[in-house]
Amino acid sequence: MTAGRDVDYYRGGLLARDRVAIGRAITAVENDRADAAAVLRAIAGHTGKAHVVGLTGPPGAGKSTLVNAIIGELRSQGRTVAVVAVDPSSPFSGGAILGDRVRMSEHASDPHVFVRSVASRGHLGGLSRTTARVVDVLDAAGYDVVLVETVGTGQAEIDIMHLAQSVVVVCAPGLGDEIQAVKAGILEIADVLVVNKADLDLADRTERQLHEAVGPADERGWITPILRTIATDGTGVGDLTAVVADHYAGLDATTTAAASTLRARRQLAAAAAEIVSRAIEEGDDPLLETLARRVGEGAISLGEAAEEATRAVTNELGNG
Ligand SMILES: Nc1nc2c(ncn2[C@@H]2O[C@H](COP(=O)(O)OP(=O)(O)OP(=O)(O)O)[C@@H](O)[C@H]2O)c(=O)[nH]1
Ligand SMILES: [Mg+2]
Repeated sequence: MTAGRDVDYYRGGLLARDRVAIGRAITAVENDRADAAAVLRAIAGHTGKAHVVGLTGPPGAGKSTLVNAIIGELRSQGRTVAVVAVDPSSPFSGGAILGDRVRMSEHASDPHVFVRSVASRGHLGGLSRTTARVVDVLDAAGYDVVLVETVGTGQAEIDIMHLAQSVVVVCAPGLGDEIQAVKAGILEIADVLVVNKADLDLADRTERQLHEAVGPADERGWITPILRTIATDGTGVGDLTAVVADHYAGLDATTTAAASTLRARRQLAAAAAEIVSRAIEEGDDPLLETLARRVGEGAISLGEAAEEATRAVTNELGNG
């Protein structure tokens, strides 16, 4: 453990919703530092209570502005909100983190709002894993709603949306061919569709296109609603939060549990990796020494050696 921050520090800090502790816990899980293991242990058993809402759509559709408006709406309903804004680092939206801070700065001083940007570059374990861990930290800290904003440009974003119990896909007129901009894969995962920038002339056309593209009711009879918003002045945002809450309320226990289980499974994998990793580093089976030497000499591939070492230590862990 580094800097003496242990499981108790994180558990105490997160449950007390101490912003410094939350920030440190997120940094730890983002960077996969030694502290990450302490954080994961601290949050175990404390997740699964938040309504995780994914918000995605093409660059510039107004997602961050809408998130800002949603925060305001949820706060007026007395609900606490955390936001994870995944910075696409794409050529379209350079400086997104700074921009998001500006757009959400209105709520910066509200102790019941926590906004965090996650850079999508340079993540060891993949963006979706990192984001899942950040969501878990905020869930454990007791926020009622955790909003995850991503730019809907690819598979990574679609993967991230599997963390959410409700997915809102935001579209806007003036992005070229709007339906093309909202990639087919993203449309399929939408629980609620939003035509933002409804103040623009072409909003009717965008809405029509979405009506044509939207699929039939899902297995529980939910037909993806299409709502209009003007994020810049809050028009339609109250309806949007109501519809998203309806969607959540209508989820059966199995569906809700599926998203939680996915996250719990990731936590389990991370904790298990920690155990195996320590056993390999510290174990006294001579085979581990031999494997390490052969990797060093280039006589065996790292992947092959890792598999053999894992087999060796898991046998031992199984017997112990
Ligand atoms: N006219 C109009 N402009 C809007 C509306 N909502 C957002 N905008 C503007 O659209 C631009 C992009 O808004 P953002 O909230 O940054 O969009 P985003 O989807 O988060 O963008 P990226 O994160 O870069 O993908 C900003 O200039 C907003 O002020 C709206 O309802 N009407
Ligand atoms: Mg944004």
